[in-house]
Amino acid sequence: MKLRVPPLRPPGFSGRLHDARTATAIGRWLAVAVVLCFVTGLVSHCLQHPPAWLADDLPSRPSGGYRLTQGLHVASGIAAVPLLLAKMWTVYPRLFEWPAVRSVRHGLERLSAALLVASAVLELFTGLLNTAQWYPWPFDFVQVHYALGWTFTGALVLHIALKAPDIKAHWSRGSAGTLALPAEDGPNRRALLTGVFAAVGAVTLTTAGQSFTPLGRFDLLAPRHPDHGPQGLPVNRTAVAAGVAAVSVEDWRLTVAGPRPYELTLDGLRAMRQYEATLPIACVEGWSKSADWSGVRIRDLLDRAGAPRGARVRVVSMERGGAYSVTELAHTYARDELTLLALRLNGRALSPDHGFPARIIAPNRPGVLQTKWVHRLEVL
Ligand SMILES: Nc1nc2c(c(=O)[nH]1)N[C@H]1C(S)=C(S)[C@@H](COP(=O)(O)O)O[C@H]1N2
Ligand SMILES: [Mo]
Repeated sequence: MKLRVPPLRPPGFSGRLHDARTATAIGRWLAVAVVLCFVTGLVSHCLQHPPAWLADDLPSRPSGGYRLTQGLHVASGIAAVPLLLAKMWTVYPRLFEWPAVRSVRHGLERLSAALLVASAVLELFTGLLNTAQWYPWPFDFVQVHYALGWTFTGALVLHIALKAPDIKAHWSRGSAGTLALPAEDGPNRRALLTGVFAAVGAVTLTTAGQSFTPLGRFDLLAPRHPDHGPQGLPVNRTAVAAGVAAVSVEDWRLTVAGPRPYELTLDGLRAMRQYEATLPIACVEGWSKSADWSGVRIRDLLDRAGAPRGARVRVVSMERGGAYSVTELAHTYARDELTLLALRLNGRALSPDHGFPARIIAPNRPGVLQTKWVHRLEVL
């Protein structure tokens, strides 16, 4: 008996929703979103994990820079989700093409499309789950998300190069390739695009408020609301979770290790000249909120220890273990007049969850580096 494998048959695709013009119209908006997401992602990565050659030159200004770029990173990533779904739906009949591979070029084109789709789906999926701090996978989020960003961007460049003739032919409404279809299919495409834009608008409006405070009251779908938390500021890791809930003020000391090492009690710190700074906490997960901090300038503490001007500083938390318990301040941050060892937040002493007795707050920095429960500074 002879077994015949029939070719996969596409359902009856007709009309304009699956044609090249629709794919181009959605694809270019998707491109805008992912390019913005990629560029702001690079900024985020450089500020959080700078390569050695850049680490000492990271700018500490503009003070709200990271808040803006990370807000855009998460917002453009979220906006890309409905765009990607619509784009994939528009082109999915191509999956059923027969013969599956017509030529070497065609085969490579399909392979690159597979890489593009796979990396795009994984990238947006891991990013979205990270906004909710949910990591149901065995790998390191940051490394994989970063590597996938490059993989996806490479596949996208290849895709645009291969499709350049199609994109050009279908760029504008009256393009040659789109005229052959019956006119009654016209409203179809407009309805689809309207629906896609409505979806983009809806997910943006209901999540952007987590960092863009004027939209705060529409912040229905974001995992965080910027106002919810002690002292009007969200908390990622509580003092209990970090194992530093019971700090005895009498026993607590700030140790500054350097050429002229010294120790200070909390009263000793309070007796030093206090400065104020209005700076945001901008979490990599996408929420951010500005607050009024006051405390001692890091550079005053460093001068007192005889630190050289270009020195980096290691910041050590009382928290044991945990990815953020030891961080470093490049000299650009350490010397900035806004960088504080903060003792007060919005007019009151830091609450335990915000890092009592002392935390770092510095301009243009990811939240993960704004170390809480600080008890030691080391001049490097
Ligand atoms: N020691 C320590 N500091 C920390 C963290 C932590 O887990 N441990 N979390 C960081 C993260 S991810 C962010 S976004 C900010 C959150 O600040 P908040 O909880 O005070 O609002 O603190 C940072 N400082
Ligand atoms: Mo964070």
